Amino acid sequence: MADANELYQYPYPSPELAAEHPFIPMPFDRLSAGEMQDRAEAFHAEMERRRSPRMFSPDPVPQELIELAIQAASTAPSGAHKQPWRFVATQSIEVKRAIREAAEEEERVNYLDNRMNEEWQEALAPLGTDHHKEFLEIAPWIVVLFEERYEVRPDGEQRKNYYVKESCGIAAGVFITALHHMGLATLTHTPSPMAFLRNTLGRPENERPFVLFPIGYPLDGVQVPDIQRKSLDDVMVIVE
Ligand code: IYR
Repeated sequence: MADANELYQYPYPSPELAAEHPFIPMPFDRLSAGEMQDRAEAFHAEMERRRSPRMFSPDPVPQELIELAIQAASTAPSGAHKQPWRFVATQSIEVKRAIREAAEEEERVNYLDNRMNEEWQEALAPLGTDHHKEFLEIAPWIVVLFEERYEVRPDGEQRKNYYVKESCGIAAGVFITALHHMGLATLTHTPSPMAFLRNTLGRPENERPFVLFPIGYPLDGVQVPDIQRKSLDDVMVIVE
């Protein structure tokens, strides 16, 4: 094992830092090379099977699974460890209906009154999306991830959060991965504009909707676009 003192001139934490803030040994177990390869391949294969359906089954999903996915998502790294996210979950038919109605009203303007320009509509053509958002009512759960632009402390004092969008983007990725891993499906959906979600869900001023996830099982026999993912060569560059 490399000697830390030989490698690092400036230990972390420094004795002064450790005197002020608690530190603990990082929990970590090295795996064998073979196990790492196996896990990497199995995880990649599992993730390759993830798809975003636009028709969900109404079959119920236990709240416990939604809670576990949110707990997994909340392990995401975040700016200054502020965890500037709030996952607002509902299976209320009334709330889901209100979200659907408001979302469809906005999307009607996007699609039918051409609020989305031609280039945008052309990019969406292979997905075949339109202003109908029935899945918002049919999926058993809707979870809306809100970004917390600032923190409101119990005494009412406000504190800015940092890298909020980056942090929420990472948390959203972990959330989607957790749902897929437990055998559920979701669609990363951004009704546009989606400010209405703050009112519909009764959230405070410091929260802004970031992305909405209908969650459940895909409807039996659902179809998804036959689109391919970019190859490794198209997404990775090695610099020598
Ligand atoms: N918000 C619209 C449009 C839309 C935009 C993108 I970028 C998509 O990947 C899919 C849809 C809608 O939800 O239909």
